[in-house]
Amino acid sequence: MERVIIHVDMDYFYAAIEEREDPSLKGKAVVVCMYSNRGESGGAVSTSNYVAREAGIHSAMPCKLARSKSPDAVFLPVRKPFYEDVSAKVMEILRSNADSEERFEKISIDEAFLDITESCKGDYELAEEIGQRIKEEVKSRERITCSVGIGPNKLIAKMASSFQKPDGITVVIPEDAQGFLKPMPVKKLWGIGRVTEDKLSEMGIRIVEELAAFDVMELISVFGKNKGMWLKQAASGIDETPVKERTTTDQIGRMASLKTDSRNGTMIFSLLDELIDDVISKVKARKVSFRSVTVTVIFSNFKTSTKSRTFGHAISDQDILSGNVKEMMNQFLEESTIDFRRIGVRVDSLQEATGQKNLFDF
Ligand code: DCP
Ligand code: MG
Ligand code: MG
Repeated sequence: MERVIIHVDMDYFYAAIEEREDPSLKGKAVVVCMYSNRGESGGAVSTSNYVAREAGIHSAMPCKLARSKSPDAVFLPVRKPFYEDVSAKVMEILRSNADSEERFEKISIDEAFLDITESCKGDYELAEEIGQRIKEEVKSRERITCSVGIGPNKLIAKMASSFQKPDGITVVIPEDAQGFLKPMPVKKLWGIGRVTEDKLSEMGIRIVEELAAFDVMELISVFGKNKGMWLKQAASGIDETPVKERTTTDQIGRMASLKTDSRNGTMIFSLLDELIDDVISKVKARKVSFRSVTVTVIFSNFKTSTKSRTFGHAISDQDILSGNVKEMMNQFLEESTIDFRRIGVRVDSLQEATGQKNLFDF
């Protein structure tokens, strides 16, 4: 079956979160700035909302210049840890809409790919419904909007999501993929940077159609084999790279859905045991130990809640992990009345296991 891939990118992410937190910002130009050690006179724009963009303010612009463009704009400092919390909640929603845990790939703080080939059975109308559902879920639970792109591979999906922003959805069926790319300037092709753009421009190549028609051997002679072939393929709308969960280097986690939404202890704890087993075998395989553990519950109303514990020293012991995880899960059951939909276990602050027991173990 031909693949169906969704790419989701949040709209003016940091500024959208600030707007959500402070309704008085609605309608005003909002600029989120990363200030340098020179204080408010230095620094660059992280992002701005669409009102500010109309005044010509963009990411990476010096904040000072942004101020001169829109003196009435509201300037706010970056609150990265807070945005990361929101990102984690959004990613949970997105992950739960992918075919499986492994068919989900977060690529930055505000975007991810989901392989939904099986869920939509290759049907693009169904795929669009899934895309709409994702947009609604994100909006109702996190009160911010996103843009969605759907296509036969990551490249097309990624470019489709930025085609209609903000709050858009763009579906590119396989037959339209080439036509969709053709008129775009080459710099819009995902993966082409400034240097490549300039080189292509020197070769007289400005739009994707020209690049797709260019002789591949000539591209290889200029860019080398890998890049040359990649340019030709990308311009033709071909991209076979899989959607793959990226295991970040400093955490190991597993998450799974219950067979049905439930508060049944037997069901929850048996799934929890599987997750713990899985996490521990990954910990052993990577020869690491961990210093903290987090349990996540996504309720039937999609609300997400987490509990964490940090240990005084790094451990890799299944019984200790299991004991702590189960205590936290029991707390969840005591505190809530709503059914559970998904549960997860994650360990982080990983350290290389030395292979021998430390003093504490004796
Ligand atoms: N970001 C940053 N500095 C940059 C670019 C981005 O700090 N030069 C941060 C702020 C953004 C977030 O990353 O909110 C996501 O980047 P995007 O490129 O997706 O931009 P936005 O989500 O802000 O806007 P858009 O609606 O165009 O996606
Ligand atoms: Mg974005
Ligand atoms: Mg982004």
